[in-house]
Amino acid sequence: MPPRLLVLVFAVTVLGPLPAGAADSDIRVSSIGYLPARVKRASIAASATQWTLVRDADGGTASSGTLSAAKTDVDTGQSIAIADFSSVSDSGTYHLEVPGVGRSVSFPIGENVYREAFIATMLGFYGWRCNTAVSFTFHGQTFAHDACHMDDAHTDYIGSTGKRDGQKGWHDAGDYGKYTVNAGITLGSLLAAWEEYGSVIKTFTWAIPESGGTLPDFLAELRWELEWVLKMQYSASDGRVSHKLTSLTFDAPYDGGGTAIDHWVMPEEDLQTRYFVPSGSAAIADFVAMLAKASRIYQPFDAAFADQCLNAAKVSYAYLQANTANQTLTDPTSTGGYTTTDPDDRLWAAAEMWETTGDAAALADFETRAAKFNTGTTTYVDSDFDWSNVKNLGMYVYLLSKRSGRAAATVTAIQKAATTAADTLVTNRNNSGYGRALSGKAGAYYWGSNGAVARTCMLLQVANRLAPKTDYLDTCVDQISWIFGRNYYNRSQVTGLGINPPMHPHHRPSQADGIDSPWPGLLVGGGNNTSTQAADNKNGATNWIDDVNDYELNEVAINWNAPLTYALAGFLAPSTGSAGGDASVPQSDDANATGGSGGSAASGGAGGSSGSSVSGGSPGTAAGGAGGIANSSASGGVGGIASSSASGGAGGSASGGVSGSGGASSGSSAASGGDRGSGGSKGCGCALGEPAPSDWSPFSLGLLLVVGAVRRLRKLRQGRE
Ligand SMILES: [Ca+2]
Ligand SMILES: [Zn+2]
Repeated sequence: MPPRLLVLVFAVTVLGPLPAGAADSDIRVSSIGYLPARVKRASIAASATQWTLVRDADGGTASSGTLSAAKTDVDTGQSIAIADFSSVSDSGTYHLEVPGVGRSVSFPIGENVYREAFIATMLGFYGWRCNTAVSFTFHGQTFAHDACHMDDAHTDYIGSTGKRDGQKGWHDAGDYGKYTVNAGITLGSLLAAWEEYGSVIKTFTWAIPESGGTLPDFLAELRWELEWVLKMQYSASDGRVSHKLTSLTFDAPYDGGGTAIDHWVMPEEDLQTRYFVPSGSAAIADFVAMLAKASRIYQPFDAAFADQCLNAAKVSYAYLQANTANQTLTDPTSTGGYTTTDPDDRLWAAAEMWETTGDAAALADFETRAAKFNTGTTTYVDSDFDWSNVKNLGMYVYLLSKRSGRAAATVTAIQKAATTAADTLVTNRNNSGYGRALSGKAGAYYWGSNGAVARTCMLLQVANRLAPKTDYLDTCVDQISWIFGRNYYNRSQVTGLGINPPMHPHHRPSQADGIDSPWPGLLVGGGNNTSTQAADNKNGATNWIDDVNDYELNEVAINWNAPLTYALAGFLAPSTGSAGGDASVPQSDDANATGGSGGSAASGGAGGSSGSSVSGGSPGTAAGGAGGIANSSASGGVGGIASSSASGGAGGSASGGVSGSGGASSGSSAASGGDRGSGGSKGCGCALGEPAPSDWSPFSLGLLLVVGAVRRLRKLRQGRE
């Protein structure tokens, strides 16, 4: 009997016959793992009755039980049963077996299971940096771009000719523009993460040039964006704020000689002229909110910078007080629109100004504006929001404030609205086969809905602070689980992390750098029932595809990454790294399971001496081991993490010569390469049907016009509210 057949017979004997269609992939778990003290659920999309949680180390049973009665998932129509192994709290590496179906990928349980993902999302922001060269290593692969857009930016549209300094900031998404309004919700989320979890976040370091400096790494990364935001103000005496800084179109950048070239280029190859775009009142208000918030956060670390932020905020806040009407703008570009009316933005600005300064007038401004949201059709707090509606951000600041002076009745009313909205999220999650908190409602899937799934954690955490409830925190955890594989697709939605992650995000550097793996730590947009591109499937619950051309489904963006960073930050254990900073800290509790010894981290951290990073990549032999995260700037570091056992550990060797040892694993992430064939456009420059640069036939140019039209449609869609 051929060996392969023998294995098959053995498997059938042990597991019993498999129902038609049942497979390992029907068992969906949080592939980056579960926290010891929090909910642990898996969704089973096949008929079965029992589950067993098995320790990878010795094959022993950690726990077993009966699946919940299968229910029809409200979004997908699938019949889903749930395995709940929340009672298991011992750290280690496990997999779930479901007789008659199969087994899940391996995953860790441990206090540190979110740490790699958290740091990866921050490396995602680092990779987005504009106007500087960027380089970092992840899982043994180096991602880099040269200094870009050094001509930022021209002032033709804001009242003068020539140009002035508009440098720094993050590229916004898959393109290279910089947008003030979208920076608003992004920094609003990230700065909120610091306010709520800074005492833990400050213990983390990763490989950015500022690491080891006066600012915690997290605040150093955010400062890169803040310093650009400051430059969007017209002047120190003119509080208007440029709405965005972009080229005139998304399309074909030009080479030095003015010839159009493929838009899938590295940022340093994008030579289009970029402009400050005129002011609008939503951008002004978001500018005020971001900088007022930043001011109080940076004050203990850099008082001069904090004062600069607050002074700029005051100038623009005064402008808003003197100009109370909503101001739209005439946009000379066809890049992302981000147009929105300003009542929510002004509310948020007032809240941050009050919280930072204690100014009674700002408090009155907030409370007057808040009341206007409590009408027959709107409430103080929404269960779901995105860049165009930042009202919630202002409400959270108000609710969590320690300042005196608030109107008691207003506090009570807004708090009630917040807990009601949070309870809605819990109910949605309980009704969803995959635990998704935005399920079962109209508009549950829209452009960037994955970001919205992560963003529910902001409300859930705020509600938990006001009126603690286990379900609030567990529902947030379930959103993280959903993002990392407990979902319809059985796939992680974040590049470089977890089970079968996206390989073809709509992200120019990932497409243009000649490296198969996309830049890591980036959350893709996800299912979208208004996508014009997945024309044959309008069900957002099932229509996400990993295709570089589908920017409505598979782009990445700072306002989606930020809430994921926030969500993960809420459950981090403090880093106890020493010499090498975080680079040196293993997920020791996971490593213990089967001898993966990311554990020698302490020594790994001390081993290195130069700023060079980690090579990573040499696979370990034990299962489940997890090395630390590379930290190039400190002192060596340990290589990659077997974040999800599913994706296999690339252990690493520290540059200092101490080897970390990652885990080997069952389903290596190479498996995720399995669907690479579907895209097939990597590097071919054929996105959206665009021809390769060398093939500018009239037909091709016609296609380009079509592309332009599609882009314009995108602008219109982003402009909707
Ligand atoms: Ca708005
Ligand atoms: Zn750039």
